[in-house]
Amino acid sequence: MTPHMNTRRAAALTAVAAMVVVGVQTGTATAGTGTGDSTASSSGATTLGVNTATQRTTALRTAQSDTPAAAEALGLGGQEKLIVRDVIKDAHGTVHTRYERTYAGLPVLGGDLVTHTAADGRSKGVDKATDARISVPSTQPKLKAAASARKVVWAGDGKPALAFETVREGVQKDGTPSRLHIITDATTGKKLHSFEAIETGTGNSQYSGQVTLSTTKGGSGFELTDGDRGGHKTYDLGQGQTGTGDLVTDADDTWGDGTGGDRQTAAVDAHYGAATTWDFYKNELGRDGIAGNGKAAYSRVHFGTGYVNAFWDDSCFCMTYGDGADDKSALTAIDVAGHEMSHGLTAATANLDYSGESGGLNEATSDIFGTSVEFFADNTTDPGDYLIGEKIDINGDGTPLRYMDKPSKDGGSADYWDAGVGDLDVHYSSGVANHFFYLLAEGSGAKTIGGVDYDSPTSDGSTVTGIGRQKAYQIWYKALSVYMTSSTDYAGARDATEKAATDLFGADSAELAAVGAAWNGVNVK
Ligand SMILES: [Ca+2]
Ligand SMILES: [Ca+2]
Ligand SMILES: [Ca+2]
Ligand SMILES: [Zn+2]
Repeated sequence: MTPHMNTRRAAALTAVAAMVVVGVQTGTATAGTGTGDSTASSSGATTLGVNTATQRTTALRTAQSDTPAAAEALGLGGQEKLIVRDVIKDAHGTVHTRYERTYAGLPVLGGDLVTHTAADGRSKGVDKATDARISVPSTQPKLKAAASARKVVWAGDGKPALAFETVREGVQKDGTPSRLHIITDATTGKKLHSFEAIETGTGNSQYSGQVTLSTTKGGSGFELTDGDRGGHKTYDLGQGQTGTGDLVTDADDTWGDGTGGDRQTAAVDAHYGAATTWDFYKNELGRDGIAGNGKAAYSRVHFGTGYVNAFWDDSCFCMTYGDGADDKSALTAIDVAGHEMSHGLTAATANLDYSGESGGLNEATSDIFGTSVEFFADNTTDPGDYLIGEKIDINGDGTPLRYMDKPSKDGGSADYWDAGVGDLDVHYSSGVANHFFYLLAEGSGAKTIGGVDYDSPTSDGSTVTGIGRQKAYQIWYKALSVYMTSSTDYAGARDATEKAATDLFGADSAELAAVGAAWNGVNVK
């Protein structure tokens, strides 16, 4: 992420950078086998004996074949049947079997129950969603159902009733997708119940204010698993540096307190950053996840102590964040998250070699998409800008890490190409492409965008007219994913973006002309 650090950190960064380039992608979307075990044993609710996929499948099958006996033991009526949903064997050998119920073949909503059986086969009790006896006078509805409705028995409260369940899809107030389930009485037409099937928690982030999080309801409370985006999980490393630590969980689905004083806060920013980056790739670039295969990465927060960096590692296909110098200022701002995950995007596409001019292009690609993700987030607490790392105050004086309108403002980055630019640190040689992107999107000269003042010069004094950010990142993405290779240099980047602009907008387009003008402006001719 940053070159502004001491030698030890710079060395760490180099090692990480090497991983970015040479790492072999495993494609693993979820944590390794160690995770479930460590998480489970630390919480005391171990799943010993039923802890592999195969064992679980076997346990489920066995339990399913035992359901008639279980139903009889529970004194269920002849019309009722049990369907096994989960089996967990704990450290004491007690087996907890979770069931759904049907009545005359109809799903019973609110009819679920869990039985507890000791190792010696003795029953240790049962927990039921309802104590009501499941029975309805008839399974023939009086009313006609909507075509999409499902006939069910509603046992959520009161006396069980024959009902229809319909699902209305839409969008919630804050833009979250909605799948609203509505239950109506099949005899009277009265609405009995409704529930939203898309679960979102509320996160109090450090840098992006209060945000909506996609979470998953687990056995005891909620976990930071994003079921809407490939199942992306966020873990707390607990200051460790290896493995995955513990999946972040919470009792009431409200996470963090907006400060680094609460361990959940960094996880909120990381989870939000991953979701926003996923949505940006999907909605704006038509890309299904970082690797383009629909698989989620995972995030780890609280890496090490006093670690002032964040990194993408392609070998674990995961994202890791340090807590900052004071261990309370995690490097989890949205542009940092988008920057780092875009290293995964580059690895999966052009795989630009992380040295020389191609290394600068690799870094610039991450700044370009990190910034684009930040604008896409449309977050009032961290509005979009052409500054990198303005929220994390890594320099300690409130200044950002990098500037895209005039990269030299950081004291080290190149504004324009020259023959020696490839000898700079990749975080400085990136300046040429960052500047190109700014000029292409916004144009040259002084302007104020979202309350931030910019003044972008050109190497030859020419005037560049911008084509807008969206077209600019579409062109960069197409160039990266289709035309650039591991060895692309600045001249090659000009060629690749011109081909991309031609593909997207045509050989006579103003967009193609603007690409040429912007490269001229940074002396790539
Ligand atoms: Ca909470
Ligand atoms: Ca910002
Ligand atoms: Ca920014
Ligand atoms: Zn980087």
